[in-house]
Amino acid sequence: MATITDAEIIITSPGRNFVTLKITTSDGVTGLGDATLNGRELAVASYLRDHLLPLLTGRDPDRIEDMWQYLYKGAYWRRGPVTMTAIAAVDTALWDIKGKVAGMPVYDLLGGRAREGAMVYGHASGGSIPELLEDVANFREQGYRAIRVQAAVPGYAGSYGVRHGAVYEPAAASLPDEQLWSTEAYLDFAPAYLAKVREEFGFDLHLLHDVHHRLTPTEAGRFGRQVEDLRLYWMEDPTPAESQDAFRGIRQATTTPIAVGEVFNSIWDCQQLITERLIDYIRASVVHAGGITHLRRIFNLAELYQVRTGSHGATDLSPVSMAAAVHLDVTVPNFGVQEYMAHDPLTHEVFRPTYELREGALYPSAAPGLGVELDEEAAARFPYSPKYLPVSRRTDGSVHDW
Ligand code: CS2
Ligand code: MG
Repeated sequence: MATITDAEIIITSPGRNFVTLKITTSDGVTGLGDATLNGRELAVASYLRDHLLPLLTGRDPDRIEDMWQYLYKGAYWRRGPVTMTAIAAVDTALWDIKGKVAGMPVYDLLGGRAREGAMVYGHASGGSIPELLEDVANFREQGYRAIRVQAAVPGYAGSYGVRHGAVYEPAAASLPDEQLWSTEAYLDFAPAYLAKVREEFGFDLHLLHDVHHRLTPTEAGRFGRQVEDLRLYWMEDPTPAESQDAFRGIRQATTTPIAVGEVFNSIWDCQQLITERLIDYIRASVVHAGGITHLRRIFNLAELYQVRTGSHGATDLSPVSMAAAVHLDVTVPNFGVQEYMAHDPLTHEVFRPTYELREGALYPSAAPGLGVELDEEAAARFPYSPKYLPVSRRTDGSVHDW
């Protein structure tokens, strides 16, 4: 029996901060797992280094499910983003190892492909409506069939999702940037630019929009109803989801499809949302929701209730995460869409993924495991420095949901 002989944490910042776990077995096989938790990276690194790595040495890398149960139940303290990201990193690395040992891509370990590639959505944005329309046209030319659209609300710098430069990177400041937000101004403006996009590009395009948890259920219901004729693919994170119950009111008010889950870390965060059919898409990710093992469980539960998948895939999810996501996406019957944001070119000096983007879809490679290599010498050239997500404040100065 092979055993785990070594586990190493690689912290690097090629364009942004990433934490990666590398596990090595007694047979000399290595596996990678993403452990990046945007703005709280070192907490996960410490959880791994101080509490999980001492438990791994000597254990059987083949027993992925047992390892998951051992780390989750054995801790006594269950769930939470730090814990679940750390468990995800171990889980993902073990799937990578199992694939390499078997000589199979991870999608084959998961039962084989149900589709060749995973449709992705890109992020069009603009500081103004004409800029947004130009950006949507760019994504169309690149072959994207699904596009998320966000425009800056005039007068409010705190409009999330608007790219400045080639790559969108919200966690850019060494202390959180404090940005101004007005729900009223947003609610007046967003339906108008969504309508413009439909006017210009028609309906032969999946149109998505991220509300980023900023509305109350009543406001979200009204917004969803107002844009119903625009037939959005989804409205994302219409309201904060700590209270799953809050989605019932939105559901009753509108038929605009609802997507949620990028901040979820376990099946318990979405159990009610799924089983009461309060959402249409579950957006949890491999890295933040306990790895391939746990996310597959969430997706399987969702399938019973006709909820489709739409995993988070912003730039803070490393190419290791993206690869794991695509391997899972191509196998699940209830796949919907995969978020994809191109990484900074510097990121690819460290991470060498083999998935390919073609005509608006990501295709996993048939390489054994996840098909991603990490260049440790290159990683050492990009030292970590703290980067925080912004904080949103209302016009009266109080903190709003970000
Ligand atoms: C966003 C993200 O991609 C999305 O849908 O909500 O940009 C999110 O803000 C970041 O990933 C947070 O780390
Ligand atoms: Mg989002």
